[in-house]
Amino acid sequence: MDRYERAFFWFSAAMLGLFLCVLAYVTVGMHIRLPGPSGRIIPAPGQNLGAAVLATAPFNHPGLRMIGPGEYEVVMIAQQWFFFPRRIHVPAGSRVTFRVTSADVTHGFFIPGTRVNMMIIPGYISVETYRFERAGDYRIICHEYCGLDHQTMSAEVVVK
Ligand SMILES: [Cu+2]
Repeated sequence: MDRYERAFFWFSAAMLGLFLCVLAYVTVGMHIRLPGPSGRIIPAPGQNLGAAVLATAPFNHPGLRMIGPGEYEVVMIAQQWFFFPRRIHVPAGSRVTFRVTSADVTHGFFIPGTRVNMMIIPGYISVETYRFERAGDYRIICHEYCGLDHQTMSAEVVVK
């Protein structure tokens, strides 16, 4: 084997080893993972997904509920072409957990100016928590093309 060939061989092996160590560190040490589903809704045979969603807790009672001091949970359904509930009101400084599922097709769930950015996939439950420090009207928009009236699909978080 040529001298340079051998040098590059060991250099490549060392880089590969280094990358594997970095991967292991961020996965095990820093707990950084790909987002996974927080739950699934599987329709019974012959049942459509929309009916299954409305029959499954907590989506049988969508809306905002207080789960602790300054902590809220919103159970939300995304459907062509609206989010339900359409508007929620929380005080500034609240930590809000969004628990969202789709009753039909794939939708997006994006709140500009925050890091809330999810895909809402039929049959899966997506969850994200965010603290709204500043008062204002935050728009929730669908940023995943979902059909004819996709551009009208939005909701609102009103922070007072
Ligand atoms: Cu859409």
